[in-house]
Amino acid sequence: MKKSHTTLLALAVAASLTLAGCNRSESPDTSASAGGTAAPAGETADQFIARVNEEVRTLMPELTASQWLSATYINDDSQLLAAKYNERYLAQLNSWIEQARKFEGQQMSPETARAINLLKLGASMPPPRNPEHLAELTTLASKMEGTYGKGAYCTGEGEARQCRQLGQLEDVLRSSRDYDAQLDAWQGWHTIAQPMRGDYTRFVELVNEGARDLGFADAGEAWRSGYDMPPAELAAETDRLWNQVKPLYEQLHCYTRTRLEARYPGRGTVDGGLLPAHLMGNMWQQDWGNLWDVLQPYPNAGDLDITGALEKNYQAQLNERMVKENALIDSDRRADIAHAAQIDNAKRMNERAQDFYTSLGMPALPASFWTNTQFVKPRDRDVVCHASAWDMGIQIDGQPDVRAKMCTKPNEEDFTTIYHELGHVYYYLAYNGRPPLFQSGAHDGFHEAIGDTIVLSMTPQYLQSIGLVGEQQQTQESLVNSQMRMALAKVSFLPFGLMIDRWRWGVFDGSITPETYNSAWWSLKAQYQGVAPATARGEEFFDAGAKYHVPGNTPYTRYFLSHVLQFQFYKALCDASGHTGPLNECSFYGNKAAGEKFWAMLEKGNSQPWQQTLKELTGGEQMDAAPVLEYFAPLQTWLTQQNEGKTCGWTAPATAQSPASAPAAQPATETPAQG
Ligand code: X8Z
Ligand code: ZN
Repeated sequence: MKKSHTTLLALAVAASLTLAGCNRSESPDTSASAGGTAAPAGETADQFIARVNEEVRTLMPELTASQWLSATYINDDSQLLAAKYNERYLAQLNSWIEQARKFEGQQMSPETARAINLLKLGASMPPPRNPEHLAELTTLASKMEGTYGKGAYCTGEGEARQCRQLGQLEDVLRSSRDYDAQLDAWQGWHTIAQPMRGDYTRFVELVNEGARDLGFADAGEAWRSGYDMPPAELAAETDRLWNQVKPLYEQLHCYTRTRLEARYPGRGTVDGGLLPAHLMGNMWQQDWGNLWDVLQPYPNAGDLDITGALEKNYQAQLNERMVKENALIDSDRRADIAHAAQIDNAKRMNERAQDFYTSLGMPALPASFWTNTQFVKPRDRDVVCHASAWDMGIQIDGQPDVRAKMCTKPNEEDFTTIYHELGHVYYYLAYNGRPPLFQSGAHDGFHEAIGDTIVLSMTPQYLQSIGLVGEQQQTQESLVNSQMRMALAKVSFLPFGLMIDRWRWGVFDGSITPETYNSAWWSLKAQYQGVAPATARGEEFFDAGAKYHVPGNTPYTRYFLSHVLQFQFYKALCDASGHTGPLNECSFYGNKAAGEKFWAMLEKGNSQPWQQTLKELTGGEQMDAAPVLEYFAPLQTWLTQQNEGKTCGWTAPATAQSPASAPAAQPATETPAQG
């Protein structure tokens, strides 16, 4: 399948090609509705897979086009079409899975065996066999995505009525340090999820039905089955990786708490030593980079204010345009100019990111990327602003129609998100020559890790070379600053990357019921991240639904795995580039040897087990957080010194336990600081 990142993202909503299935009885109804070809008599397994690949090629463009439309032009019509095309595709998928059963135990090439398996494994939205239920499921999926995209927090009455969407509420968390303004923005955004609670409850019933139809215990098990290892082992694997990095996170948490207490005396923590959710500079507390002003270790040791620099660039461009157009124009015209300047600026940020990839010897993006991408939030309609990258499954002028969808603003987070999205896009380009069934990441964590590997190479020296920061010092203090900058994006993310699916696995397996959706959510947030809401969040709320990937049904373990893998990839590419010093000083910008090695991995797609792909790049077959620890060793030492004498750790309330996540689900305990 054209595994657009959409399949990994928006189309994760839709259909995942790596689908699941076994133990199913006949269901002739499914193939009929999709209009797929019936299996010709005497077809061999190899011929079957060749046919499925062709049918995927045929079906993907209409599916991706309908999903793109509904994500970039939210209304009832686009939602209806997205749901229908999704339904057709999933019905066809059910039919392929059914047809594949007759080849069980037969002779076939290893590629065909793998492709048949991929058909059966890892559905993000396992389709129920019952046609009414399938239609209901895809309708709900489109509706929830639309509700999230349209979400707005409105206050005031009459003339004073004001509605703010996610982007504006995030601006408050990024820039305001007013306790109450942040609390209002945070609470306001979370109101948008309340109406989705009922839909999500039903959605869970339907995907579980689909998963059981395919022979899984529940949808969570279906999700855990896409990793070339028994699904039962995945939870333990993620626990193992988490335990490697947990001490580092605990040190960062401890330091952050001290600083927040100083910044908001008496209100910088919540009972038990937890960090207040609304004060972390991010709606979900998954990236603390916006707290740079509060957490910067050495304010006089060199400037790393990337958001400030990007905003300044944008303002300069805007002023230039305004002057050119004459300042005495009316406010409508000024708004037009500002919008054009935003698009221009976002394009420049994308060109900068593209330059990194081409410096490695990768091709320039296809011309259609620049015309088809949504760079900024349109002014005339609702869109799903959550960033994504798409492979539309067609060619334009002989090149794949790949694009991104963002509502870019000039800030550091969006700048690095562009590099992230281009990672998906370059993966699409690299594996484009493979059969559609192999056009996806070695596993989904690989897909998420490509752009982020590049982000690790955005060292202060690189940022200086592109004019975003000034002259950099070579001191211990500037090293700690630059390590902190990276840690606020990467280390803070790790427990968040884990807890979302701990929650969903529990929801899917029934250990978390609709009556405990919210309390379980906050128990897991407390346990893993050590964060808590400042005010009571009872079951009248549905706080999980305020995070895109829940209503968007995008599995999240991929991001946790990516945050481990990207350091492994980075280390391997640094080695390939001939880097010899400390890992954190490496940038492989401009290095063709690293680029070749990277491309060789991308080009493989999902054509072999990920362990093999990992081995070809890194020499090892295991995911391993040792490079994370190696990278952050200087910071960990520094944090431990800073935290000396402090009581670190936090006390979390008891957690709703998911059987799928056995060892990690112990309540966090008070951990005295080391040293
Ligand atoms: O969703 C994304 C990307 C698209 S795959 C923007 N990310 C996760 C998130 O925003 O929650 C990237 C990091 C984690
Ligand atoms: Zn991504």
